[in-house]
Amino acid sequence: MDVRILALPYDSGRREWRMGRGPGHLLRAGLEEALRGRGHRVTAERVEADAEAGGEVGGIFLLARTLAERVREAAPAFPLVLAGNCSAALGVLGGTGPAGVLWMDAHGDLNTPESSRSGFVDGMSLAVATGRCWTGIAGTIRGFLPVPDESVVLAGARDLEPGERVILARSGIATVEVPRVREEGVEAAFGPALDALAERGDRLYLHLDLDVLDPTEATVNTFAARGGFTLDEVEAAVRLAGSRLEIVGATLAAYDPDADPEGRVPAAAARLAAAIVESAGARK
Ligand SMILES: [Mn+2]
Repeated sequence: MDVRILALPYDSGRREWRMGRGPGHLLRAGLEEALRGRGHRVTAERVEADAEAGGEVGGIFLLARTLAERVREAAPAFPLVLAGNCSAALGVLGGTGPAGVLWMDAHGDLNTPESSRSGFVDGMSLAVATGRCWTGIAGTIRGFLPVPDESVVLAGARDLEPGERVILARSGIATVEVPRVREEGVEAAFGPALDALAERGDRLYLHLDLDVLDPTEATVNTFAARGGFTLDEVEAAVRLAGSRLEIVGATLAAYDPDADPEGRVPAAAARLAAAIVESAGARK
């Protein structure tokens, strides 16, 4: 399959800072070659913009606007985004157009400026994607439309702020919890939620914050939380999603190489990237 890797080397609008170093690190560690070795035609490009000039919030949305255009230009190649932050999702959704969302993340990313205690804008990414906040500036991303709650599945989230728990409980977002997957298996736990998405539409954006993995698999960033999925479980969930919906774009986010002194994340990310690309091609 034709794959366009789009590397967005920013964290909170700052280039090559903290998780912003992840995309370059994954590429240097051979992610592109790993996909080529499996027979895919792969091109990789760095997506850059003068984000720091816009201030944190302005910069984050400038990057999302820029990414949306690159995703659009990549077609018909499959857009695989490597990003420092989860806010890349807004750009991918702008570029692909409306799609259901499978959001795999240790965190909810559902804070709003009102609920957040840290002010970390990236922790608001799913809240923005679902139209809960920053709606004016999100509207500047060409092609982006807020995703209805009922078109979102949040999987593996286990480290939520109190305010986020309230937002999630009052939302129409479906969740898949790690203990349930452990108990029932991937297919039984994810199946009904994916079927519900498929009933609303065939297109899926797959969002993979790598910190959805349990730290015993790999420590992905300084926000890592215990009780996560195994690599096998995430891979199986990706393949199941691809068998039921058409994956139109994907993001691997939030790798901070400094949090991973043993260097375990690149191999895990390459394996998941391969599973995503194969699953995206499975229904073509
Ligand atoms: Mn996230």
